Amino acid sequence: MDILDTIKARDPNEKEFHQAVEEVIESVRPVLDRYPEFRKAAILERITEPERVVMFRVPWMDDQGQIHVNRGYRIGMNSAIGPYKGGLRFHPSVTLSILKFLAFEQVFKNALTTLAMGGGKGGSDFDPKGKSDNEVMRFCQAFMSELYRHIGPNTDVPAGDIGVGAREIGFLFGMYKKLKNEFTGVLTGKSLGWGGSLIRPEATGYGAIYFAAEMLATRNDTFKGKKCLVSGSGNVAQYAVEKIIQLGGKVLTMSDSSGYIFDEAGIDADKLAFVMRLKNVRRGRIKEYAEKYPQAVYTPVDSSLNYNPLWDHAADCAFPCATQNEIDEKDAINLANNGAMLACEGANMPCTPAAIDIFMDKKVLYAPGKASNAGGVAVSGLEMAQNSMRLAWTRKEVDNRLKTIMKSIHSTCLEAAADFGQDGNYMAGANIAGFVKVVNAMLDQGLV
Ligand code: NDP
Ligand code: 2IT
Repeated sequence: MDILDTIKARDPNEKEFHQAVEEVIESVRPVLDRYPEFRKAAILERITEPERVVMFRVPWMDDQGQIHVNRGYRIGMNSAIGPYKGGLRFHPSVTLSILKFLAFEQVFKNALTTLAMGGGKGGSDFDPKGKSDNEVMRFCQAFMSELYRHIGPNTDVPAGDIGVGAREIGFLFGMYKKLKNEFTGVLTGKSLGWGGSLIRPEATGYGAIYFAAEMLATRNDTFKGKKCLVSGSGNVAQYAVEKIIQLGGKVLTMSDSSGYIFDEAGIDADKLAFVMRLKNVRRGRIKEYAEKYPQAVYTPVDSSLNYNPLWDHAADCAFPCATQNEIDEKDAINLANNGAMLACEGANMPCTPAAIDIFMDKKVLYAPGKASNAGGVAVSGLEMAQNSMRLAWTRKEVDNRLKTIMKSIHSTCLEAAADFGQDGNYMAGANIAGFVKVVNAMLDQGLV
């Protein structure tokens, strides 16, 4: 039986995981043909099976004294090149399939960063939305009261993802420190005053835009005057927008899970500051942007449509920065028909396989998240390095390292793609380069 059929038969309900695995397997077929020893070592069978999965009960009490039970997870996908590293996602949609897809992507992404990090992911179906700070704290403490056994600065180093930002990392760290009686760099994305790194909050968004700037440069182009569509209004979207503005681009859209705003005049630095306060301090909805800036148009999500109108505006560049599978075939067609030349993933797996096919077909430059959003985990790696040295680098030092890493990932993707006859295919290049690095480490370390 084909490896993909075996994986599907073993866990038939894990469709997001299958989607991520299928893309990588398709990309690395020529690698397996060139290196028969990879097949002989059953590499695909081994690399697609998590080294370990922990699932646990998370009981917590709300402000009214009512008890709730959520499910917690941590997946150690691959530790061939370093300790497990990857975020925690708190969102009601979280399932084992979603976390396995994210952990799988993380393995190759982390390999591309050039830093020594294996791949992991975790989280819970807990929904922080609408919860008080005390409820979030009690949940984080309950979550960490089990997770702390399984992680450590040389074992597994979690960070943030959807629904896990500075507030949650603080509560998680506090509980870990209390239980272990140790102050170590066990989590990244910490606040600056107690071990965090400058530029970590900005890193994913900035990194994606540095990567896109490199892509544009291959066509002798820049961000100057480029109209950009951005989805999401969380951590990644906010700093992607900030960097686009700094590089002279014009951002027309931002969104949340309820709808999106379109601002023809462009979201400038002042308007972005409003969004940051709205989302990070007041925890409000993007709809309020259109109340504050009445020239902007708010469109609520309409689930009866088979496309997202956010992607149906004339623009040069698209930056999906919200969640998986948010650009489907029809959206990709709309983007291409409206003149888009570039789609660069800030989120993980935001483009469906059908959308990616359209981009390839229409010669729209397309960057897969495992390459273009690797800046976040890369600066997490730099945070780990600073924690180990008990030193802190300046903003400039970290930003320069981030730029160097994003440039290096960009050239690595193009070189690996060219090496396997797929010039300009960032998806193939990212999958191949990440895969080869991890597989060589696995082979060196024997059958473990
Ligand atoms: P945040 O929680 O800060 O923001 C998420 C944003 O996406 C919010 O605007 C949210 O809207 C929206 N969103 C989430 N789920 C959905 C959904 N199902 N449908 C529509 N909109 C949704 O998360 P991040 O910005 O950190 O993460 C965004 C993406 O980037 C994710 O795919 C994540 O895996 C990826 N990523 C994050 C990194 C990081 O360092 N944080 C690093 C690399 C990738 P609402 O508020 O309504 O839920
Ligand atoms: O998807 C990702 O790369 C992240 N959520 C960041 C992981 C990290 O360890 O910083």
